[in-house]
Amino acid sequence: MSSVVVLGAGVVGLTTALELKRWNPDLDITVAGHHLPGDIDPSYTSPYAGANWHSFATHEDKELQEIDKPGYKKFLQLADSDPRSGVWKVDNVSMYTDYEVSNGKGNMKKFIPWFKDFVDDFEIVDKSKLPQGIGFAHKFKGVVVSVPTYLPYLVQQNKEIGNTISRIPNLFNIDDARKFHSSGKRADYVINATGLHANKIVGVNDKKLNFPVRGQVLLVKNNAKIQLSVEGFPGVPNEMLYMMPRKEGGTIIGGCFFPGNTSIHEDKELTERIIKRAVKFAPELIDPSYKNNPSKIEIVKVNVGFRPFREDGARVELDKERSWLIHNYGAGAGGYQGSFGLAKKVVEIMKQELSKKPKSKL
Ligand SMILES: Cc1cc2nc3c(=O)[nH]c(=O)nc-3n(C[C@H](O)[C@H](O)[C@H](O)COP(=O)(O)OP(=O)(O)OC[C@H]3O[C@@H](n4cnc5c(N)ncnc54)[C@H](O)[C@@H]3O)c2cc1C
Ligand SMILES: *[C@@H]1O[C@H](CO)[C@@H](O)[C@H](O)[C@H]1NC(C)=O
Ligand SMILES: *[C@@H]1O[C@H](CO)[C@@H](O)[C@H](O)[C@H]1NC(C)=O
Ligand SMILES: CC(=O)N[C@H]1CO[C@H](CO)[C@@H](O)[C@@H]1O
Repeated sequence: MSSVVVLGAGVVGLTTALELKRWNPDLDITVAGHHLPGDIDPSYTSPYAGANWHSFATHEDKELQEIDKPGYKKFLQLADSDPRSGVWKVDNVSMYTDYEVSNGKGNMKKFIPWFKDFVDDFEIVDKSKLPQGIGFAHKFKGVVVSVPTYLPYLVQQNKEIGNTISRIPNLFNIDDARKFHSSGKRADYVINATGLHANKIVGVNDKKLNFPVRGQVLLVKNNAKIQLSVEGFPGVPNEMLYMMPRKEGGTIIGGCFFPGNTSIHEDKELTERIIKRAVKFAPELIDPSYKNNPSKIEIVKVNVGFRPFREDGARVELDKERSWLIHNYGAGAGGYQGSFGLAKKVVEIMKQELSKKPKSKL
């Protein structure tokens, strides 16, 4: 029986631990994180996400497409089969302003995602149905994950299947991670699922740039009808509108995308712009006849979060120097939608490792 420490208890670590154990019940797995679900800290990204499935892969980026595919099916399945998961299905509409369309010089192809034949019910929205100022839109059957429900759900799933979850100090050296297996013995394998600060850990040795991308989202009491995104606001290339109604009520509304900005404070003017755009494109938010909505936007919380980006995309591979270390970090803006695909890659690596001649481990 091999012992594994999954370092990191964000959506990536928790999903990886679960899928490893589902694949091979003989693995003895401890998920060890400095922060665990329930904690709120700028260095711990998962609680700040929306979250939905909307793959950001380009038509050419087959690798990211493969990472994102399993998540769509899994989340649809969870929405249908397990109400405890906090996942539900909501139509997802993406709109592009006239400004954005004219920048694209009439080339609509760039607004059609790679997944048009992969997701359920994809369609281009008829022009006559578009609001003023919108030049193009498409929609599909989407999913929204309520992260305050989903993260504790993942913890519970891990426990039920026999994995151990444990809070540990902030590590400065990856070698130390092996000490935190629940058996008290040095772990045979460590999965590095540390998100944002992976490259601050001695021994990670990543030449690729790892950087945070700041996001600011509002959790409001108001309910939106659908998931909606609008891109192309003149003069603010790093801002867009997106909203995701949550299963338990309330809506997540964002947002922005500022690479390298590490300010943890709310940008109040941005909050105002977000509210204005939201009400313009989803007037039901402040219409009391829709789900008893308040007649103005009522903010529950403003969240500033940092997407753990990595130049060239997530790193999922066996470490070159340490045969006991598997990397799984750098999920960027897609850690939820990619979680099952990333976990699948780790399972593949483990399969290969364990099929090699029995190793005499340190
Ligand atoms: C505003 C916003 C909106 C988003 N919306 C979406 C969305 O709609 N869909 C989507 O798919 N994704 C979305 N994301 C991205 C998603 O949230 C991230 O990709 C994901 O949360 C990354 O998860 P992770 O497990 O890699 O890292 P984290 O959640 O940051 O977890 C890291 C874990 O590692 C531990 N750790 C780190 N360093 C150490 C150390 N040295 N010692 C011990 N423990 C350590 C931490 O304590 C923690 O347990 C969004 C992000 C933001 C900010
Ligand atoms: C673990 O992953 C982080 C990225 O999250 C990376 O910066 C760090 O170098 C990795 N640590 C090791 C020891 O490989
Ligand atoms: C980071 O973002 C904040 C909030 O939007 C802004 O006030 C600040 O000027 C930005 N900092 C940099 C260095 O861009
Ligand atoms: C294809 C599509 O409609 N995607 C959008 C779904 O909703 C999210 C946020 O609500 C957007 O970010 C996507 O662009």
